[in-house]
Amino acid sequence: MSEPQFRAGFVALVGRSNVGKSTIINALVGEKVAIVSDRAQTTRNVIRGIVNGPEYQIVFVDTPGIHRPRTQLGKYMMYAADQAVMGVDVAMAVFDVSQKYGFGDQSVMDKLVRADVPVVVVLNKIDLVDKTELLSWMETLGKYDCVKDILPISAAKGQGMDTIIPTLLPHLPQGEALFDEELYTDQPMRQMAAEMIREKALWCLREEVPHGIGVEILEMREDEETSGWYISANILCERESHKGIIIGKHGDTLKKIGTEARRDIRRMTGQPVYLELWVKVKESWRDSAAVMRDLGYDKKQLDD
Ligand SMILES: Nc1nc2c(ncn2[C@@H]2O[C@H](COP(=O)(O)OP(=O)(O)OP(=O)(O)O)[C@@H](O)[C@H]2O)c(=O)[nH]1
Ligand SMILES: [Mg+2]
Repeated sequence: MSEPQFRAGFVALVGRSNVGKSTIINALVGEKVAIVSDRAQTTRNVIRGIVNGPEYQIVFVDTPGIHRPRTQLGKYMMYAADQAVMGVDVAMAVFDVSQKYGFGDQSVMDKLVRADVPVVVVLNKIDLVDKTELLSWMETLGKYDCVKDILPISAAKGQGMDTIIPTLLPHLPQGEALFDEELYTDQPMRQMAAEMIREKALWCLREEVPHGIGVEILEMREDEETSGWYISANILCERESHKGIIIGKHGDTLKKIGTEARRDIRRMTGQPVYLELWVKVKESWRDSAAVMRDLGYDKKQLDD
């Protein structure tokens, strides 16, 4: 019998906000490549996470959750999600089965039908529902010609996760690895650090504050004397009142964000981290092309 051929390709994770796309990519890669929170619109950019096996390399592409945009940042996010689906070998359409199938889910499927790409449906959060509820999801989504398989999983509980890669593999082209096998993401360290700070801010803040948060790394360098990393960053927000909330009473909230972000960045770099955080108000920055560019939300970058 001949040796099985090596397969390599791209798989985009697409779905509404909060369905668990980033949780799934992290679980598949086994490292934290994308930040996760229970706030809507956590992921703002296209993020690649790479999984290497003996006979395959799969590049998973996490995308911002599909929603109706209200700001330029939102429009950028939807553009990024559209671009990410183009040219991938398979799309993984992710749904949250603890919610009812609705208009937002329908528009995810419409997008994938238009993109003309094979689809593997992932029904996530099965830990929250009875099996009978899964059936109506399966019936609705099974009607699409582009849907090749439907996998019920719980990314949080690790259920069904081992079914994902074997289901995707037959849809990937034969060919050599596309990225160095040492890599698990193509994101620069600076961007990962900014995202880790943003994640902790999302965790610590409520209501409308998280949506207006941006993180700008001012400096990130290895300090030879301490053989650790020195990082200083601005947390941007849109209102003076938000600034007070982010700093918190006696600076407690900002301190908590800093302590938790430092722990994650330390895990990533494997070295001690000295992190200095500032809070800065930039009104309506989510509609400012210049600030968005500084934070890496730039259409041109995606097109290159
Ligand atoms: N109960 C349960 N919760 C889950 C599961 N998977 C993810 N979650 C939670 O769902 C929330 C959203 O997860 P994310 O991975 O950030 O969702 P996302 O689809 O990437 O969201 P956006 O980036 O906003 O588009 C988080 O609070 C997760 O912990 C699951 O299998 N079961
Ligand atoms: Mg996400």
